[in-house]
Amino acid sequence: MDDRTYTADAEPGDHVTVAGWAHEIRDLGGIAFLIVRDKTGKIQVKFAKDEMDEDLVETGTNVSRESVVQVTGSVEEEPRAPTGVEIVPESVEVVAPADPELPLDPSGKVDAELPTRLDNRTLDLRRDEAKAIFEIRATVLAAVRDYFRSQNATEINTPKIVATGTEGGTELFPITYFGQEAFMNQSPQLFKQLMVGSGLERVFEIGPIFRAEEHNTPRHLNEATSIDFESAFIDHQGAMDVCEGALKAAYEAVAEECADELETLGLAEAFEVPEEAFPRLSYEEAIERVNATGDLDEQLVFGDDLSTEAEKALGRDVGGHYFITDWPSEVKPFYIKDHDDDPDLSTGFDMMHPNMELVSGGQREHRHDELVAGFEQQGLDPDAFEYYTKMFRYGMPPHAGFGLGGERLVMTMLGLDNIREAVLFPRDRQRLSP
Ligand code: AMO
Repeated sequence: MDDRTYTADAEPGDHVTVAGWAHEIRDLGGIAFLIVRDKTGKIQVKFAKDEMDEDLVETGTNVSRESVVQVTGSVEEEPRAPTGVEIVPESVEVVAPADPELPLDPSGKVDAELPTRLDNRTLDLRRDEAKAIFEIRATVLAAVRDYFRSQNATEINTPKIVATGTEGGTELFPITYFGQEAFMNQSPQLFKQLMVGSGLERVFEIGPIFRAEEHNTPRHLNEATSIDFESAFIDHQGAMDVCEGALKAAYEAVAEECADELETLGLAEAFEVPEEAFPRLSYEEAIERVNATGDLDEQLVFGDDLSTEAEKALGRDVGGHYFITDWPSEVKPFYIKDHDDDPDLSTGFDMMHPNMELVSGGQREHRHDELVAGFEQQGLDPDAFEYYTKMFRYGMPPHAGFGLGGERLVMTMLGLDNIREAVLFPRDRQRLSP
């Protein structure tokens, strides 16, 4: 099969072997068509019953849908064929037959519910729409990787089995590690910070994070993909610049490289690369603006977190991506640095899509004693984090960074109504397999 031709590359006059799935069989009496589908598209194979070998016609027209087939023949121009060409076959081989009863219909003619699709992701991703999401996801990840590399950041991989949590608010998944309690990592936060103090200085990681969120929502996963960046010698403003650059780079790459996929998803016209600078609203301005919309039953006061409704009201008001900066110190984690001139205000920021939060970040507390004091204020035991705090005694530069949710980025970019659409095999309260 090494010398097979992709269906999209078959040109009139070629002699080809194509391999793929039996997408559809159309029997019109004297003539029958087998549509073969592969990664690149579909091609029609024509069987003229009276003119061809009986066994050949029999194999090609009785094959069950979604069987794997290999067809050898000559490619001819045929304006009536869906792609303008068709194969006149010399041989047809059923490489792997499919059961006639399929758990879902990859031609998409019969809709399936999301749980059925997730249970049968292999078949689901034979559908153009589902496949398009994951081609775009791959383009997004490649684009942010290229962008970080263009910014002189080094890709790192940090452990996912850890001794301590870092993100208050969500629970940890405990595991047993050779008889000792351990956890699945919630974020590479502490490791990426440790690396800005190393000779690498500027790092990024794209990897899984594990959150034992109890609630089941269309935008939470228990295992998500975090796009993390951290750099020495920048402040929160510098981190926001990189964050904005990474997001725009992802949109640009999708606009440039995924025209077919956007078309498949019905987004060819609507897809817009954000061009303008993202507004940077302070938390205080943000709550004032939410309150001024009049969309909330209760007015927000300083110190409140933004509810989903508040985020949505503000998103409608701003109308595009934006940052919320200068959060109250008390709502941000211990590793976020406070403003030097106002300890009640932090350098923490969020980057928002009009519909939801995509990013958290900030400048970090790099001074050892202040860092340890922050642990104590949050009721955390600094001794458990000694492996981390210790390195702040040996020359830890000022630094800043952020974490961007990979699935939320794809979800908001494509207007998906459920984050699970952007994950091959989502992990949630109900779903541990496949
Ligand atoms: P935070 O906890 O806000 O920050 O996570 C960063 C981003 O990751 C995504 N995300 C999730 N996506 C889907 N399901 C979840 N359960 C989930 N949890 C998080 C969101 C979120 O904005 N260490 C900090 C980042 C930093 O400061 O560098 C952190 O983890 O898009």
